[in-house]
Amino acid sequence: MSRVEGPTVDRIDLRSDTVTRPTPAMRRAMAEAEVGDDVYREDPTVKRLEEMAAERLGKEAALFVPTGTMVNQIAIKIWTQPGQEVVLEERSHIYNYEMAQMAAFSGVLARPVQGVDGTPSVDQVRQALRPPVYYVARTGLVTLENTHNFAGGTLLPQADAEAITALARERGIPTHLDGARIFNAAVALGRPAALLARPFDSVMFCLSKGLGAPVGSILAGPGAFIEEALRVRKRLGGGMRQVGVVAAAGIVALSDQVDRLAVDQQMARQLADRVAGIRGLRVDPGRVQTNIVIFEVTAPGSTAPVVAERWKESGVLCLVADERHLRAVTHYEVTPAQVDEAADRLAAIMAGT
Ligand code: TLP
Repeated sequence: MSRVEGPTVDRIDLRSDTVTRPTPAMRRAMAEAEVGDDVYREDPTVKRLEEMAAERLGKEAALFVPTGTMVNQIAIKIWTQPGQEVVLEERSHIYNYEMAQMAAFSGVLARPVQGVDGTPSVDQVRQALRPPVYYVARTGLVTLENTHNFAGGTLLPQADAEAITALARERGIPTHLDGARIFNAAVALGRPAALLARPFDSVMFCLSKGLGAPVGSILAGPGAFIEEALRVRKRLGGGMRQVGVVAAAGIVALSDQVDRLAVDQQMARQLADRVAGIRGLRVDPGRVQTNIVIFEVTAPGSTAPVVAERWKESGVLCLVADERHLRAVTHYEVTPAQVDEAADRLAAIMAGT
C-alpha cells in the first residue's frame, strides 16, 4: 500500500477517515473504468461494485449511492410511513448529523434512546416501541449504528443486534443498520461483515471513510427493497450517469483496503495510550475498539474547542465533539510516527495550560 504524498506532509489530519484521498491503485482503476449511463442501469462497473457489495454483506442486492446520509434517508423513506416513529440511539449519526431529514423527507419522528457505548438494551428498545393501540403513533423502523461513531467507534455486540432485531421482527417492524464503518467492526472482531449485517433488513456502509474511496456509499437489502431504493435515490437527485469512474475506486476499496483497517485500529490504541498519560486529558484506552478516539478535556479552565485550536496551530487537526470532548480518527494517510508526533504536540500544549 503506497501513500499519496501531497503538499501537506507536515499537517497531521485526524479530523476523520473521510479525509483519505484515493490510492494510486484507485486512480488507475478510475482512469481505466468501463462506463455507461447508470440512470439507464448501463454502467458495468457500477453493476460489478453493487454485486460485490451485496455479496460481502450477504444481502440479495445493493445500490451505489453518493453519500451515507442519502442511503440512511432512502432506507427511512422506504421502511416508514409519514406520521410514524423511528427508534434510534441518542448519539447516532442519523439523529444528530442528518439535518433532521427524516422529518423533512419522510415525515417521521425520531424516538431516541440512550445506550451504553452506543448500544441500547433490548428493554430500552422494547419500552420505546409504541404499543399497538390506535391512539398513538406507530413505530415504523428501528436503526442501530456499527461502529458507533460518537460513542467512540464502539462495536455493536452481536448478541444485542440479534436480540433487538428479533424483538422488532416479532412486532413486524423493519430494522436498518447504519454500518458506515462496518468493515472496521468486522476487522476488529475478526468476523465477516455479512455476519454483522445478517440480523438487519437493510444495511448501509461507506466506501469513502477508512476504505479510502473518494465518494460513495452502499445500501444493501432485499431485491424488491433495492428496486424501490432506485426510485427514491432518483427522487433525491442521486441518479448518476457515467459513475463507473467512481465505482471503480469502490471496487479497489473493497478488494484491497479492508484488511489494512487493522493498522488504523492499532494507531488509535497507540494514540489513546499516549493521551491517557497527558495531564488535563482523560481517556480509557481499554475502551478504544476501532479507529476512533474520543477523549475528554479535564484541565480546569480549558475546553475542547480551545485545545483543538492550539493543536491545530501546532499542525494537528481533530474534531470538536462537544465542549468537553475531542475526536481523533486514524486512517491510511497517517503513520504511527505521526501519531506519536501528534501526541507529543498535544502533551506540550497541555503542559503549558
Ligand atoms: N460521518 C462523518 C461526519 O458526518 C461526522 C465523520 O467524519 O465521521 N453514518 C455514520 C456513522 C457516519 O459517521 C457518517 C459520516 C454518515 C453516516 C454519513 O456519511 P456521509 O458523510 O457519506 O453522508
